[in-house]
Amino acid sequence: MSRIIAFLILFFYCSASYADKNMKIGFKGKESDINRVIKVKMYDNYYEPNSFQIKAGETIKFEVENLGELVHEFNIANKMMHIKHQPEMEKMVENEILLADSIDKEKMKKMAKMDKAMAHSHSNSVLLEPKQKGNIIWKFDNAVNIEIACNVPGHYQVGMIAKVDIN
Ligand SMILES: [Cu+2]
Repeated sequence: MSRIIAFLILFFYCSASYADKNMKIGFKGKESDINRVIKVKMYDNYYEPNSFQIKAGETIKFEVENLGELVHEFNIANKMMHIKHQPEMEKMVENEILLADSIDKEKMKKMAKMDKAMAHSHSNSVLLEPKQKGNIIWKFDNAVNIEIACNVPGHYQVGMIAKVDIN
């Protein structure tokens, strides 16, 4: 019986990661493969630049700086993933991990022990306090429908989204 359960867990785990690979948003890039560096500034509530032209297969290093007065996220995903991610961010607000202009990292660590989603460590996103900088190295496959967006509650809704054209 326990073998069957173990098998089922493994099966669902594998199919979940398979689904992730099929998201076709690309994947975490390697430092040695960087083709281009793009500097991005985050303000309240928009990105500069707010659109990116990328060639399929390119590895980009995004150097992101938050020049706003609020916490912002730079998250490479598609619309469906952003929508799915938003309740996690709302939960971080409810738990007072994510405040308007700061992130309670101690609390984040504690909560992450109970709920992995609260760790907010995804290779496709950086969450930055005002004046903070962060990097993402991302390899864009022949990805489609990519959106770079901020899922701090309310920000996506007011249009904190950057367009990504891959060709
Ligand atoms: Cu934001």
